[in-house]
Amino acid sequence: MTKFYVTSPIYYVNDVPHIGHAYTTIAADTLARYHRLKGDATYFLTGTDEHGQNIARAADRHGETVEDYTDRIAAKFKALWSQLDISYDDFIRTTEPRHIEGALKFWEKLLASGDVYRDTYAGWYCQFCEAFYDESELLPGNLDPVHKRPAEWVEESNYFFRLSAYQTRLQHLIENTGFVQPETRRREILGVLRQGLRDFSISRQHVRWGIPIPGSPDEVFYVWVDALSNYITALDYAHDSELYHKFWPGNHLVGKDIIRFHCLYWPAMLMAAGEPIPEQVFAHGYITKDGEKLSKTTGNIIDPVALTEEWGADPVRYFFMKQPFGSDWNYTDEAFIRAYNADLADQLGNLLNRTVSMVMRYYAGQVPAPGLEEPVDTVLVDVARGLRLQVDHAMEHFAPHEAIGAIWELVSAANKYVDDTEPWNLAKARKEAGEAGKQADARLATVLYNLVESLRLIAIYISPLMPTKARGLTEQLGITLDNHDDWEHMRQFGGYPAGSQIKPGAVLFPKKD
Ligand code: ME8
Repeated sequence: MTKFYVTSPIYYVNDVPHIGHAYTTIAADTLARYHRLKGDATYFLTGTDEHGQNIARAADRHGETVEDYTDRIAAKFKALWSQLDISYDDFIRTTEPRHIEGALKFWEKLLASGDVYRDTYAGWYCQFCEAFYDESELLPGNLDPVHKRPAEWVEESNYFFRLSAYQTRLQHLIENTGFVQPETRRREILGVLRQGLRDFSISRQHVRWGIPIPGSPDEVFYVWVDALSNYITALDYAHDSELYHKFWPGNHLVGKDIIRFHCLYWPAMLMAAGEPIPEQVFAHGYITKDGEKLSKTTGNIIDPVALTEEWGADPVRYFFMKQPFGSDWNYTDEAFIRAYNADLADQLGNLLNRTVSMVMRYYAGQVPAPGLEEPVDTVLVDVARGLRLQVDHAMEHFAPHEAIGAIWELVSAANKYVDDTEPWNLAKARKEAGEAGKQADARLATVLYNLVESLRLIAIYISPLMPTKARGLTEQLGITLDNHDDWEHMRQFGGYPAGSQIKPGAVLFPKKD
């Protein structure tokens, strides 16, 4: 059996979840649901990154203990994931004992590698990024490039990881394999490699809120070493568990902002620890709104909670997954409403309505077995049959938007098939006496069967994207998608059991102004 392990980043709890977090998590969920559907042993991990100065400071600002504060914000992430129908298998928090235990084991392995040493670190430190910067990376006035706040000159004794020793191996990995996706990000990382890797410090003395380093009470883990290890600690790495051996290595889905950590630091540390490196790191692009960067200070935000309350989880999931994954893209309310009305209400919703009402009217709701075939059927059936390869390819390549494109080709082909075959005329003609009437009846049966069958396939393929709407669709078709032990069999054209009774239900996507 194939296995699929997918992770989202673990998100900082220094603020409530925002749309960027929702975006990555929806994508990971869509992939996880697709792999479960096809029968892969699937594990989907998300969680929260709870250590570091920023988080301690945020708790202070709210007048809460850091424990209460992190509990409260982690609960907000969980609430949003339930609102968005996120089917994670595990949610890890870096403050949990199981994580700390695993991170300490990882730390011991790093120490044992011989690639950790003690040195003095001096550099420009941004407390908001929890990162050191080279002088050349700072903006005029020694401002950090991300938050544009003054960086501090910090000197302290730290543990260092000899990243430079992994230059050749990383270069080989990234040049010769599909480890970093998509291609734009691979090139970006190669650019970083070309400048030569430098060792980095993996402990902090001036940070209090973190995992204490054994034998060095005034020092904690560098937050990124702590955070990255979540991908294995959640699999009970601490106890060398079956879960770890079954699912590691996995696939990391991240935003383009954190690729250096995932594509360089993390694999190098894993190599040092003697553990397998990830299968792939896929970096998606950044969302802007109305052409501007998302920012709480300017108020240019998309609130995931409000958006989901207004539209429901599935349309939100659909719209975000429709955007070119891997590229930057711009959100506008207009585009959202347009996609909802055009793709969901007009195209898919309407196809279901037309089909269900015709089966009701012409066959009292009992889907007929196909009768007479004509060349026009082949056009539809070919599109439906072609979908399987297209969707598989898209999903294997982390391209949910391409899967959507292919699925909607079938939706439009089916709508066009209704217009081309004019079932209402066949219904009239079948009342005629003799051969002509019989032929029209056999044609009508084929047309309606093919429409129902197309909808069944559409329901299968949209179920990772819009799980609730897919269920609504299959309920109306009078079937379930639950007994899908044989993925290839279930999606063969012709799988709809003729003679089944459809059950007209509520409009799937009510049109909105
Ligand atoms: O970086 N568009 O957490 P974080 C799209 N804790 N995605 C966006 C986005 C935008 N405008 N803004 C943020 C951290 N994201 C670390 C990760 S992992 C071991 C530790 C998404 O809360 C995107 O997935 O800052 C990005 O990688 C993530 O939010 C950063 O979340």
